[in-house]
Amino acid sequence: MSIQSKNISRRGFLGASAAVVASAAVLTGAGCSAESSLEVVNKHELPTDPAKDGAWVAAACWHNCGGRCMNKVMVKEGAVVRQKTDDTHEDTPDYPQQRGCVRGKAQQQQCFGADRILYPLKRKGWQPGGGEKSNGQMRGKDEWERISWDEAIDLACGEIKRISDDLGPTGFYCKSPDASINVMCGCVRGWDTTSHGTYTLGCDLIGLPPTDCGKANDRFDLKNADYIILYSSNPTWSAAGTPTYYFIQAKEAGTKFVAVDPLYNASAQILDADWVPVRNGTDMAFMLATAYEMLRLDKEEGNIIDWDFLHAYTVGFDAESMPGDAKLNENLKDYVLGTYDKTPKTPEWAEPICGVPPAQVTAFARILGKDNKTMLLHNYGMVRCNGAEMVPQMLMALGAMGGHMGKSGHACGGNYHANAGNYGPNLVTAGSAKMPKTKNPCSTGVRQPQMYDIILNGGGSFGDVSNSYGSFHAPIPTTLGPIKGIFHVNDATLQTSLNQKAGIEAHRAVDFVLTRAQFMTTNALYSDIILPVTTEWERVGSVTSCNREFVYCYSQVAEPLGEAKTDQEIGTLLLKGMGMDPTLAYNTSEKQQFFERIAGSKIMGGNGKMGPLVTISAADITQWGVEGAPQEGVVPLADFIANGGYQFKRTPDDGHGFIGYKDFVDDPVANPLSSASGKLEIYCQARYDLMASFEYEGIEQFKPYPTHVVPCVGYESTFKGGKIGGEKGDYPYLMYNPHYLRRSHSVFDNCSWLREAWANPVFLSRQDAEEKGIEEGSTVLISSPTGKGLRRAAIMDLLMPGVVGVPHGAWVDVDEETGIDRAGSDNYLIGAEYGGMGVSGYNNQICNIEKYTGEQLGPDCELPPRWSEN
Ligand SMILES: Nc1nc2c(c(=O)[nH]1)N[C@H]1C(S)=C(S)[C@@H](COP(=O)(O)OP(=O)(O)OC[C@H]3O[C@@H](n4cnc5c(=O)[nH]c(N)nc54)[C@H](O)[C@@H]3O)O[C@H]1N2
Ligand SMILES: Nc1nc2c(c(=O)[nH]1)N[C@H]1C(S)=C(S)[C@@H](COP(=O)(O)OP(=O)(O)OC[C@H]3O[C@@H](n4cnc5c(=O)[nH]c(N)nc54)[C@H](O)[C@@H]3O)O[C@H]1N2
Ligand code: SF4
Ligand SMILES: [Mo]
Repeated sequence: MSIQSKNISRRGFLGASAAVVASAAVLTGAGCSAESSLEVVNKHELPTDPAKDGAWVAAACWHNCGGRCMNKVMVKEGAVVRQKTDDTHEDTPDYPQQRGCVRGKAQQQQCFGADRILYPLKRKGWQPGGGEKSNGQMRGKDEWERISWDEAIDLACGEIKRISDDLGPTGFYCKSPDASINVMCGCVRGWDTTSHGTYTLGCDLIGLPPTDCGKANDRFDLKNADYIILYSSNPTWSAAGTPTYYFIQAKEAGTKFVAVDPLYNASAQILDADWVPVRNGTDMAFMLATAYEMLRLDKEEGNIIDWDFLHAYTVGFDAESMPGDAKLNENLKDYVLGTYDKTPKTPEWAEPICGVPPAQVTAFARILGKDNKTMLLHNYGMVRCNGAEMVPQMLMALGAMGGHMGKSGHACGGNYHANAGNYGPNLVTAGSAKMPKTKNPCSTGVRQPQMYDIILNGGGSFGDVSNSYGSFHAPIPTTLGPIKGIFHVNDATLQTSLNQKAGIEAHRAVDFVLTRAQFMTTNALYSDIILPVTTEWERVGSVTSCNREFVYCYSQVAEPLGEAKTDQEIGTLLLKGMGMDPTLAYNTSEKQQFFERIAGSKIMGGNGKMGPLVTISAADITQWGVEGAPQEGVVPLADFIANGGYQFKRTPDDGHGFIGYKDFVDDPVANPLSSASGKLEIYCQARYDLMASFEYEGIEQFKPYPTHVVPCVGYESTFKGGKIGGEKGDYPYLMYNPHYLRRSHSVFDNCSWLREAWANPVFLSRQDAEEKGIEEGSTVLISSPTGKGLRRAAIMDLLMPGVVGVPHGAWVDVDEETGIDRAGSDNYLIGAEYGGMGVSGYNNQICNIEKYTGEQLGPDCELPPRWSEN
């Protein structure tokens, strides 16, 4: 039975998804023929459980996509015949349905795609034993042969033993190892600043919650704001699900929106926001000028700065409020006024850097004034920039200058992922699977973009500074010997990490690359053995926390495709192959783990305490064949599964509202923050000292309080000699990486439906395109100091001139003759340069654009898949 004949109408799908598109035809993939689009839709016989045939099943959508939505499918005779989203209750603003996005609707094409990897594969030219035998230069170019699971496990375990006996754990690299790797051999890890950019770099030391998430207000408070500033924030694209709906409620209640962004993005459009166009990576200049204007207006007109707030809740704004541990007698206010460097940070000073007209800086400063109820909500694009290390302290300082914390209608904090616009303690939570804890025998973590050079150099010396995401310590001098094995488990590292070009070479340099994959991902393409892993649709099920009001419970949709196995089954085979005890990593069945997640799910009770969410009877436990005890919750097990989880019913006066920082503002002594002073540290000695101890290049430019620095790569680098306003250099444009609707990072890039709906163009401003003679849809060569890529042009009136948007996550497609990447992969254009505190600067790289005279690109949806069994 083929799924293609029974799939949902393609036309209906495209019609619905094209509605939010801002630009012309090429932004959507209009132009693909229906036939080509359907060619890559599934051709497999789907092995399904007949018991489930014809019934609605809550199906997983499990990606790191910024949403967590309900997705239900009906499977009949081996095909998904219908799909729907949340219809468990009426949709009202107070109690909204948890509706999915276009990618959720394409999940069926992803899970059952003709390009699924169904059997273990071995690269033909690879032989075990290392060195020449591995024939590493052929990685990414070689052919594949199907092998049995027995062969695959024998070959893999033989190589792992050989490398492990020779080199120990540091002979391997895996960015984020799982339990089986920890137990088998261990490995060197990679750390990065990914999502939260410079907010991962010690922000708890300045008094913010780690990453700055969790201190904005509950959704019902949004409408109490006069202004909501979406600072580098596009929830409509990057937090699909309920957030945009909540912001629309505020808009309808009269709240005004302001977007600070190089692009007048989809959220700004929907909310009819005023636009402050700021060049990417130059926010510090804009914010310093805003502070200058707030000081000026306060002096000239009064009532702009909340001095009481600054003096009660922060340290380091002015000479009166220095923290006790300060080693430098300088403060933000005097820096802004130009006391130290004779350069007042006026709007006219900032304009050549950030591009914001001075009158707009003044208007923005007024909006931040203390008599307005203002929410300063940021996402993290502006801190995924070189040189942005002090932006968190500056944004916090602006919020504090207006006193915008701890009160209804005021906020200052992150606006991230599924929690955007709706912070506060979770009212329902998913239980844990209760897996055994495993420990990697090697504690070394390398800054990910440097990893590839270490591999290529056969080892290297560096200071190890990080245990895990967002956790740092003083450098531990570390020397690594050769790394000969690479594992890929649960991420798309070779695609999603900086320095991809060197990454490809590093993959070609080692003895062995082992990847678990559902598709011929970039990790898989440059591997030696690929082990086919199931999608969540082929697993028993799970429960996942979504936003503070919703937990999703999803169940199995189909039996595993081909010979695909779950991660636990694969890990178990590998451990057995190594002669080890698999229960060290997995001591319960996946069904038991599903049950534990359900039984451990909690709901907020009337007494303010979390209690069991799901009612489980002794009969349920017998029927499931699991271990556990009956419990009393608020929803019976069968309903929890059939409904697809549980949504906490909210009302505006339910007592679960939340105002970030309220406890601190009400009683700062009883509720101190995580900084040394217990206050918000605009001057923070501890963070500066920790970061300075890394001794990364350029750190000497920074101070313990926010100042303007020249980034290692950024706007300055677009000019010859780095002089703003001078002659333009070889790479005169600033490049940034929008998180793009076709994908969740790299996931879904292979779905032809989504390729058709979202064309993955390069975003160009009309002015730049006209100057370069580039027409809508024509092929553009994007060159950076590191690499070259091709994309079709989407010309936009809503993007700042000089800024080029290369969407994040496209699967690299290197033309081995020219070295040009036809897919426009972001990380093929970015190298490993870093400075300051070591942030991965995705959003202020530099590039050139020109009309490409070679063969023009067609729409992506017409390209054949990277891999097909058929
Ligand atoms: N240049 C640039 N680079 C960036 C960014 C940027 O803006 N610009 N953004 C960064 C950010 S914010 C992030 S969070 C990272 C994301 O980086 P990654 O986490 O590496 O990205 P994903 O594409 O989500 O990778 C998930 C992988 O897991 C696989 N997978 C899914 N389910 C399973 C499973 O059950 N088992 C196994 N074994 N595998 C599974 C998917 O197929 C996919 O290949 O990228 C970062 N990289
Ligand atoms: N569709 C989709 N959604 C996603 C993801 C995805 O890959 N695809 N990934 C998820 C993950 S893990 C993450 S971390 C989030 C990321 O979510 P976001 O950080 O919101 O995503 P971005 O699109 O990188 O950036 C948001 C806005 O910041 C602007 N911006 C970029 N650089 C700057 C700058 O220097 N200054 C200012 N002021 N603005 C700037 C961009 O133009 C954009 O409008 O998205 C999540 N949601
Ligand atoms: S936002 Fe994410 S979880 Fe929700 S439907 Fe889209 S891809 Fe799936
Ligand atoms: Mo992220």
